[in-house]
Amino acid sequence: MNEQRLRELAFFVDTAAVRGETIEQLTAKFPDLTVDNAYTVQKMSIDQRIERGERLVGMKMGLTSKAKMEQVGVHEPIYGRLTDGMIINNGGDFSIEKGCHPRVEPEVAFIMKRDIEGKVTDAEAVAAVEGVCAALEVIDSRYRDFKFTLPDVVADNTSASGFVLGSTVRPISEVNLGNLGIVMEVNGKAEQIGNSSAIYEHPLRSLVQLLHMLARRGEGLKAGQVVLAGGATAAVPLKQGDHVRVLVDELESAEFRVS
Ligand code: 0L1
Ligand code: MG
Repeated sequence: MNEQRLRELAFFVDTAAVRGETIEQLTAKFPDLTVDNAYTVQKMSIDQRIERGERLVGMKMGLTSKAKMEQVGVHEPIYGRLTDGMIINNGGDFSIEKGCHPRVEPEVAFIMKRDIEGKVTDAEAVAAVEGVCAALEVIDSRYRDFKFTLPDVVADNTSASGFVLGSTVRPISEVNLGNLGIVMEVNGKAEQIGNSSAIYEHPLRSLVQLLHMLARRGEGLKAGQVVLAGGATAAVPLKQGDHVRVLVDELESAEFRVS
């Protein structure tokens, strides 16, 4: 697919995200869109946000748990990009008006302390991590009925819409990262209960896989960036007035309200 067409698709998905409008799957019109093309569309669409003044603050892994894969019918881990325009302050508000049909899922996040790239080992990845914290991700597919194929969801920046980080960041060595109980409450009721082992079997595996996937495109992570490791459970639809809180063993909590 030529560069001009990829730019048009990037403009199309970016406009849908800005307007909070649903669109037809890109693959309905362009069935030859490959996953590699889709990562180029994703980068071009985020570059448009950066040209408008947003800043790249990290990356996210998606579809890293069986529950998530089954929920959307795509069975491969994917990555997307996080900008400062997607940050929801811990205890702050997410405005539902800017979304299409947002959902929320419980995650854990890494905060990087140094630049890292390449086909790294687990030990090299651990050495580049400042700490870990509880997180919530708001995902909001721009596709009608939240339905997409693998290239569609990659091009749509893996449905990234918002994220909140817990205020407690703990060194990775002090946390039993592969076996943390996770409860996501909506309006005080436990809506999803899971464990960090559901995130690609271990969240560290998700971070290493992200670095390997980025390496294929000559990219990496920078000091200070956030990495969302992936949803530990299926995602839950949001409605105005909801108060969402995630409690993660050893990492305390993160929360926001839907306004
Ligand atoms: O973060 C995620 O796991 C979501 C990836 C994209 C699929 C979806 O929108 O649920
Ligand atoms: Mg997620």
